[in-house]
Amino acid sequence: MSDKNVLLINPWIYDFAAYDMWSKPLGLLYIGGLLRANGYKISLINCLDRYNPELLVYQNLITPKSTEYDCGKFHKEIIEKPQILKDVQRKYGRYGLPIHIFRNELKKVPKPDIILVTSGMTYWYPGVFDVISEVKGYFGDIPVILGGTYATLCYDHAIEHSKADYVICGEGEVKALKLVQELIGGNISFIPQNLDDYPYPAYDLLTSKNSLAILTSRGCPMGCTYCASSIVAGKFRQRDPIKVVDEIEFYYKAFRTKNFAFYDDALLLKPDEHITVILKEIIDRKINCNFHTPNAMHASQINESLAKLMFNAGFKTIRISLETSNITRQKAIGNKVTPEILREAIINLKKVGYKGRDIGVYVLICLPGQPLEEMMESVRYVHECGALTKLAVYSPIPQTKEWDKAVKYFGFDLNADPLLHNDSIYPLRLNDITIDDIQKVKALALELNKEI
Ligand code: B12
Repeated sequence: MSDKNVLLINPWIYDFAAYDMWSKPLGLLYIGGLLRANGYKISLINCLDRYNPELLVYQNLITPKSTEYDCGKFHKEIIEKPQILKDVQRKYGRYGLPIHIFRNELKKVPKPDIILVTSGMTYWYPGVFDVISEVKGYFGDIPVILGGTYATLCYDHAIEHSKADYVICGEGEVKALKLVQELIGGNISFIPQNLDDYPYPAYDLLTSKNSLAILTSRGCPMGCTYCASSIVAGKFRQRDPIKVVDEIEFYYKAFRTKNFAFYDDALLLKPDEHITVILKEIIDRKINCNFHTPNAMHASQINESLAKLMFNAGFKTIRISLETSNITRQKAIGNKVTPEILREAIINLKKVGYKGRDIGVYVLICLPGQPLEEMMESVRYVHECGALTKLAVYSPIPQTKEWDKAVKYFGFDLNADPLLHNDSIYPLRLNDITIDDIQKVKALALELNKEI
């Protein structure tokens, strides 16, 4: 055991809206798990912890207000909107722990030898910068390593502006371990060779384990033009399905975890050797939990027998991607689904017992050049299939195939600041489509969803 302390930090979200839908700092905790397996002592400050005891006292609550599946609102404090987002007529806020509680957390953790900070959405970087500035102010000259989605997709920006001492791109477990060892010493005794080798994420550090995230694979082979999965998560690889269920069972028994959210980009691919095995094993081992798929699944794999297994295994929140009902655009952006395939998947899900309200279909709006009527039509199509529409507003992500097209279409310097990746901006910047038009799409979805 090394006597070196590593502090892991999951920063605040700075945005117009944010909701805790099984949001866990999974990547950071994977890194924590590997560092611990190599003898380092780890601690965590999770700015997005709704269960933080001091936060609950501050909010006058005994437990956070949560849905039956452990989702809920983050604490929000209104802060000044960055100048570049001034035309968005919504209140901007810091989501998560109030700053005084964060500072108290800094006092409570063992003095770190090194600090590892993760980052989520690219446009949440101000929360990351504030964390870095806080820890530098409090601990002084301790090295800070930054990684995560923002660090990977906006590497140059992070190097130039974050004030982190080191910025790491992409999958971080082994890179972080080697850098930590180089900077503060310690012995590397174990380097994982593949996904099945990774120690479990250090979930014991979370205050609440009522819900946890599970990753059965990394990456995605689909290459959709708007998505950065392959850049952030690398080549598509699946874990041994039995080991996935061992992990779920471990949390179920050790922490009594009741809700699991799959974070996979492509949970259903190669179903016979992967998800089918996972589902059968969950059923055989009588793991009585709720499973959720907030990141959406591929409709093409949902036949009746898979739907039945999902139902019997306890899959509760079903999310599927359609993106658009326009076949030409579907082919151009991902070619992973057609309206007919979606309809079939919904029929199969309903045959085995799911209700329309259990099934949410993601519809992507505000794509460059997408006509208003196409957005409306997609919403109507999902309704006709008997499921809920879940609207997702497109926002350009650097390094994706859609990026250059978006830069041309939106006509402003998207490279100027990652804050411009925030999806709240795009309904305001479409050619020939007004914000009122987009409100009509949202209103239509709301109205039709009520009928499901
Ligand atoms: C799961 C997921 C979600 C979950 C929530 C995740 C969470 N933690 O809260 C849900 C489904 C709710 C979600 C929602 C959204 N998401 Co999302 N999501 C993902 C997904 C699929 C996986 C993220 C993940 O946890 N991966 C697993 C862990 C192991 O990986 P990781 O966090 O990246 O960590 C690794 C490395 O980054 C690195 N690392 C991480 N931290 C650190 C720290 C240090 C010090 C080091 C060295 C390394 C390091 O090492 C880790 C281990 O290898 C990614 C795509 C992807 N494949 O990455 C998109 C992704 C992050 N999401 C994206 C988007 C667009 C969204 C939405 C806006 C979609 C929408 N239109 O509604 C919403 C917004 C969410 C919100 N406002 O709260 C984009 C990011 C866009 C951007 N501009 O940044 C991504 C990249 C997908 C895409 N479309 O390209 N998402």
